[in-house]
Amino acid sequence: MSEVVTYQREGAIGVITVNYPPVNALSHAVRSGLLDALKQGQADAEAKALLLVCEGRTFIAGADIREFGKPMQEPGLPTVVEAYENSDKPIIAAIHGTALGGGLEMALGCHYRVALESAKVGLPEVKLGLLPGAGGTQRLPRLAGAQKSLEMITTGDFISASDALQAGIVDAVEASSDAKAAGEQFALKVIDEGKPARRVRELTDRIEADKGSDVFEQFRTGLQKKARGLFSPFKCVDAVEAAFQLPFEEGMKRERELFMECMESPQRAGLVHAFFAEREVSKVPGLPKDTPVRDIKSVGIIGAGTMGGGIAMNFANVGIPVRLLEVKQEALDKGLAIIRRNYENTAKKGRITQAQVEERMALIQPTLAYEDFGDVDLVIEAVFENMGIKKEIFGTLDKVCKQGAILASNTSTLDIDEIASATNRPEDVVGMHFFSPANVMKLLENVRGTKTADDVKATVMDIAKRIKKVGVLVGNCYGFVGNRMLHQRGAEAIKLVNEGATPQQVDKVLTDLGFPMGQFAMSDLAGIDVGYRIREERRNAGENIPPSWMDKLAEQGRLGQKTQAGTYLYEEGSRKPIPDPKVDALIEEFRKEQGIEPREITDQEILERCMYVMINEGAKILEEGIADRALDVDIVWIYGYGFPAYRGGPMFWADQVGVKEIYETVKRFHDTLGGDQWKPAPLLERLAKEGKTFGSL
Ligand code: T1G
Repeated sequence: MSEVVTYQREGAIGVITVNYPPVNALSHAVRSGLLDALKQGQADAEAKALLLVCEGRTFIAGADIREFGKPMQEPGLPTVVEAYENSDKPIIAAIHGTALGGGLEMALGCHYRVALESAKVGLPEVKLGLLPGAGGTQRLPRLAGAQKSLEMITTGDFISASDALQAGIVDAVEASSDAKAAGEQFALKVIDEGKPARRVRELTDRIEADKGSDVFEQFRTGLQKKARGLFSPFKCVDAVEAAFQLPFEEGMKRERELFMECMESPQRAGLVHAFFAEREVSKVPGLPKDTPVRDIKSVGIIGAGTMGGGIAMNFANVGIPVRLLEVKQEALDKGLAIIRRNYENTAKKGRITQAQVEERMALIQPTLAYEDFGDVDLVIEAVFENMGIKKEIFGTLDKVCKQGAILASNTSTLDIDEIASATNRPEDVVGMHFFSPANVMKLLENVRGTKTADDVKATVMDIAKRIKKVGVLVGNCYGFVGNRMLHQRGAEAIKLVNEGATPQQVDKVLTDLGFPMGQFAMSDLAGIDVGYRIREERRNAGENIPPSWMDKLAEQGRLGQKTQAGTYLYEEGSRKPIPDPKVDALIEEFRKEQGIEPREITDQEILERCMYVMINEGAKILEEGIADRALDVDIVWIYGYGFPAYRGGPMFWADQVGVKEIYETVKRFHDTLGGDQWKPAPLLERLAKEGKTFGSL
């Protein structure tokens, strides 16, 4: 008798119940249990119809992703779905929560589907580098047609129960909270009306209607841009198209072939790693799950500039009141105007209503007085990257804010301990590093100081979830995790241009790897003056930062997009980078001044120098404990810098490239190029020599 799937007859209805927390995923035990329960239902002469329901928070949310990459144990899901479809007794699926992937495919194998109004359905396999592999690409089109099926399967987006009803995917929607009762009610109607076991695979209308349609080519063309570099979305189109070209059985075979191609792709491995890593980062090693969190009911933000304004929006979006402080009324007015413009733009796109714009603006209260921060629970400082200014502000906050208020800095590189030293409450001080644009980028890099209290760490990690960010807790060092690695990549990219590469060649190597922007396009977006000021600060602190052609751009006022000229040119209102011959001339002149004879540089050298210097830095970050796990580094880069999720993040990608290959190349660069950044990290050397991976840590 299965522990996770039970059969029990209630009147004339045989109820099959799945109970496999947390999301009733289709593990081997569940698949076997479903077959056993079906056999019981079919043998039960009293049962005139069968009902498939789930306990807990949701209907089946898909195949058990934890089983991917391991040998598949029979029965496979297609076999289970087919057995349900072949039943002579009508089977009704009652959906609550989210019926996703294999869960929706199970429901499509049933003869009728009832959904609660609050339920959602979807085929999100494409987000894992896959495609529906248990008949979804063949059955969904038989109910919903080509366009809707292609939309759902190539985006992986969930749709509401009412949308599913309209599309013909479910047969009824109930405004109830009890899926089993709704299902039983529908099942009794099926019995009373003598409805047959209507097999989706036998439906032909939608197939006939869309046969020969050019919608498949339209989707392939659209995906060229939307799914740049991805593998499985194109296979999704091929699989759905097969439903309109082949008889059902052959279509199922075609789906299986395409599914296996996706299952074996490195992109599936990367995306599944990213899926679990995003959930693991919120489980901080050494921070007990039951660590109390402080009650954050109101927030004070210092600085109404790009960052401060964006940060304020995150809290207003979820109904948390914000006090926004600036030193001058003009700066405050400007900041509020930008926030309002951002909300108005979102409303124009129909994503929020005008009423929500006003509600959110009302939650952001401007002030010029620190005294107004006396009762806030959390303060986030978002001013200039200047230690002196920050310490002065924290000294004031220490005097003004109530006991127990958390004092956070949005600094992107500076020492949290030094900032905390300006207060008498270092245990309440923490870094909360948002990424620009702060109301869009999902990463929140939370930085623990030496004395930061555990409940403060737990609170900022909880805040990340509340404001719909992905929080990662990291240690305190220059640049923390993300920027520390980015600075190494940036320095190497600048040197590559010094030596003979063009900025656009370097950027193309990075965009070909899957980054949304290259190094120099990104610094044009952030502002070349940001990097320039950081380099100057580090030179003033005595570090040996060689002069660079980028400094000349800053000194000429070419600061990037905001001045319509940086490494690239930008037309009015456009973000499209245009190579500028004046910059080529500036670089050439810089090389002459420095006595550098330019040379041909291959894309491979650019890739290795930009990426392996990051991996080497990542290894140092891990051995110093600045990041607890390789997956923390991966998530920082996926959500903070657009590292392609289908490559799993830098450390996962390094494992796929091969730690040994990377170590040997880093060693060679240390011998030929010199510099501490190329000194192989002991951890990298150890893993290479032991034949291990970052994922094995
Ligand atoms: N398999 C295994 N574990 C899963 C899982 C799954 N499919 N989905 C979620 N979990 C775990 C998750 O790791 C976490 O674990 C806990 O459940 C709560 O998840 C043949 C091949 C369902 C919308 O892609 O979208 O079917 O951290 O934190 O925010 O065609 O989970 O607690 O230990 O995300 O409320 C298709 C993926 C699979 C759905 C719930 N299905 N899951 O969100 O909770 S491929 C999916 C989700 C497939 C077939 C193919 C979400 C959710 P822990 P959570 P949530």
